[in-house]
Amino acid sequence: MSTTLVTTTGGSSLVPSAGMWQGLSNVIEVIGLDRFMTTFAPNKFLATLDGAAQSVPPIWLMRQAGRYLPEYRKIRAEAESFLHFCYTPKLAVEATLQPIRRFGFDAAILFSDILVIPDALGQKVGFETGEGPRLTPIATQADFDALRLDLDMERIGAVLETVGQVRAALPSETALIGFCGAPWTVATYMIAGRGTPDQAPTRRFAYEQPELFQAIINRLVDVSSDYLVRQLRAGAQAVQIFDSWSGVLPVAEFERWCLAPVRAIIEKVRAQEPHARIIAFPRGGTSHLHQFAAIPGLRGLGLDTAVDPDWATANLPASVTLQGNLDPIAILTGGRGLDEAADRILEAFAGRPHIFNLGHGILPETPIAHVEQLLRRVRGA
Ligand code: 1CP
Repeated sequence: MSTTLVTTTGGSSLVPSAGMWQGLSNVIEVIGLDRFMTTFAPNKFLATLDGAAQSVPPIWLMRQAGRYLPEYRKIRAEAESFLHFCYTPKLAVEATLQPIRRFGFDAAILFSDILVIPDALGQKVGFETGEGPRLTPIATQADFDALRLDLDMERIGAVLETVGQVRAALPSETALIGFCGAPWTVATYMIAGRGTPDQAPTRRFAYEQPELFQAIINRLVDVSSDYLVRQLRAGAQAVQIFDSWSGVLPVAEFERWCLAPVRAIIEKVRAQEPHARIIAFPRGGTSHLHQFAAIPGLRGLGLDTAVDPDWATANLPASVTLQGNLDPIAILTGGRGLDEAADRILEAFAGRPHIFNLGHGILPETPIAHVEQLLRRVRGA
């Protein structure tokens, strides 16, 4: 870095003056070391998240590591279980890096799952091949009391090791994103014990036992903030909070179970890591995007497939970087429909800070060639 500093001073002295060092350290204190470093080793994803619009937006895809990649299916077949895979740094590092090697996305996302949190709280979590997650449901106060107060570091330590190893392996132009599930979304699995289409079991639980449900949400707020801070300290340069099931709630419940807990997490994380870059993805929370965009400290807002990009550009504050929101079915289909859908998004967000992404995760059946087609379209290559 000192070489860069010397050449950028442009003066005859090769040694920056004491005053200049003081000035630089003041800048670092105000904007954070990570952001300062990205000024010298430009990283398009991070610069965009920090508010700089790009002529060609950075791109990554939700669920970019995983089942649509043959190289993932190969190493997954050799692992004894999905959770074991997530807790084995060698495998998780490889799965995180696979889409970067193949496609050169601007950001990598940690390979893990939102359900490592209930697992690390002591709830029984398993994944049935082809059927998704299965948990022993939390039904009573006694079930809740049996959970740990904090995360089991024997499990989480392996995830943090993965974060550190991935960061060390990535080139500086590729950002590393950590993540957690939002409390509401994680709670839907903890209570129903599985994925459901409308989260009816958890909505019912929240109406029937609001105090107990609040206690579950509060526990998730505490451990999720701690988890995100640990990921940031281990090498994640941004974190995303996935609220995949926020779209099923009426307004009062949305505010109580989605908005307030996510706001609390952001506050807690930034109290410990003041420069943390945080993206929220409230899927289906379209009529609440204004409230999300107004959360102090939120840097990025993920838009789901149903959000109109023109509306978002015109109505959401320019201070928040928008991320999204191509239909996963468009990339599954490919062809002219994919090009047109990508163009509409590029045009709508042109001139404002925007990270190109899908409006939800890439589907396992998506052909590799369609991902390549999208990259060519977005990057104009
Ligand atoms: O056997 C396998 O390979 C399991 C498939 C799989 C994979 C590849 C699961 C089970 N999780 C993951 C990885 C994963 N999950 C990542 C890292 C990879 C990446 O993004 O590139 C991330 C960020 C997640 C997040 C996640 N897990 C969410 C939020 C995002 C979203 O898609 O909405 C949710 C809801 C989950 C739960 C989950 N884990 C796995 C499945 C099949 C599901 C969905 C269950 C359901 O509701 O049907």
